Amino acid sequence: MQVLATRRYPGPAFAELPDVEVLPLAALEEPRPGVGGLIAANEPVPFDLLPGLRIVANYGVGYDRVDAAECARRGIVVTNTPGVLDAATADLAFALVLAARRRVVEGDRLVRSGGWVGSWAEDSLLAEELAGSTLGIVGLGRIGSAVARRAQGFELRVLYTQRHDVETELGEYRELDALLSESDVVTLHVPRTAETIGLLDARRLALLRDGTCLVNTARGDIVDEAALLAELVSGRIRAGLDVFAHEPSVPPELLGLPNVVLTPHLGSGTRQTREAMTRLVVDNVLALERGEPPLTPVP
Ligand code: 8YV
Repeated sequence: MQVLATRRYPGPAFAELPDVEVLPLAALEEPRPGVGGLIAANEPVPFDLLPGLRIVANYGVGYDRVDAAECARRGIVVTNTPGVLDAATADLAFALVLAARRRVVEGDRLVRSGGWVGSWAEDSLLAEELAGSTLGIVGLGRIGSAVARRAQGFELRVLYTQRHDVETELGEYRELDALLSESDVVTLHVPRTAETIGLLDARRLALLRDGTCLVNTARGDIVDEAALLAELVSGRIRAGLDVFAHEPSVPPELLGLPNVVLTPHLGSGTRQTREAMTRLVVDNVLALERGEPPLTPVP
């Protein structure tokens, strides 16, 4: 089966594809009826240019830009990469929790700018303690659970929301509004769907108590970005943001704010995780070629 990959995905597994062409979708001009497999990183599928598609193997767990309903109508299998990126994403969420809560980036800037003049930082960068505070996890799925396990080591009280009933020792269930008003730190781990776009709107952001830290490693537009900007510019809350509504563009208002830590969509960005994602993508394609069921089809 001819496979089109939108880039050379990292790791040795990529070389196991017997017939693969690397081409960004933007460079695809003529219809390519011979292509049966598309490997892409959460990119819209050009159905008209790829009329022979049998599988879209998404490099990532989130596939919100892939029209999965249209794929189903056309009999195209869609797969994603659940599980293999849980630890990396949970680690990055925790890095942002720690950085935003303990003012790590502000401290870094102070040192680099030559502004550190005393023998220790005295009161200028006093932060709020993390141990003993309450972490609200919005979406206790695979990644949210990995965050909850890390939270135990940091001696946090954990609250969580969840779509389905789950029996868990990892924390206490709350309705979303209650979780937002009870937490010192809130971290988002829901997929981007019609139900979650704008989930944290201006009303819900206003439920956060003064000084609360909001961490987003999920998708930018799960939070109303304009309302979030207003809260951050006012200095009322803090944030650690890895994702944005219109990546790679970041609202310029954020760039000068001391109460925000910004990273460029790094959640799954470790060598080991990215290679494991490629392994899973390739295994899904090879399974389909052999006439076997894909390993991780999307629901
Ligand atoms: C990817 C991600 O970097 O898995 C996801 O949902 O957001 C990241 O792992 C990105 O989606 C590219 O596929």
